[in-house]
Amino acid sequence: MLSRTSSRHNNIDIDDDNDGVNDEIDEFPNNSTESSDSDGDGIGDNADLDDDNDSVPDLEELEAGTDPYNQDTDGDGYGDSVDLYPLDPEQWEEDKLPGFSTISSILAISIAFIAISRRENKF
Ligand SMILES: [Ca+2]
Ligand SMILES: [Ca+2]
Ligand SMILES: [Ca+2]
Ligand SMILES: [Ca+2]
Repeated sequence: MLSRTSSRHNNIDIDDDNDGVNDEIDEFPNNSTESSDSDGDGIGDNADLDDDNDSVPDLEELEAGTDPYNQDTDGDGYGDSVDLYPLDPEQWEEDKLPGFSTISSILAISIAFIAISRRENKF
């Protein structure tokens, strides 16, 4: 009948690679070191250094407190790689660069001063 050594994937053994994850849900049924591929790029989660493919490495995500299996941890539509506040759904960018606003307010004040002093000179 059936030979013992036949297929790479057989129906008798429910866990071909013996990694503890049944073949039904094992995305790598013949690879004991991998069982899932969250971003579907063909690299198993263990070997993949960026499981959600948001271009922020898993280690950095763990350090930053973001979710290495979610491209947009706070769900505000700005992915973790571009979101300056990846854990705050209300914010995703700086209001303005502080340097810029200081320079422009100094500029505005000095222009106003020049305008006022010119007007005064006329009289
Ligand atoms: Ca992957
Ligand atoms: Ca990532
Ligand atoms: Ca992420
Ligand atoms: Ca955010």
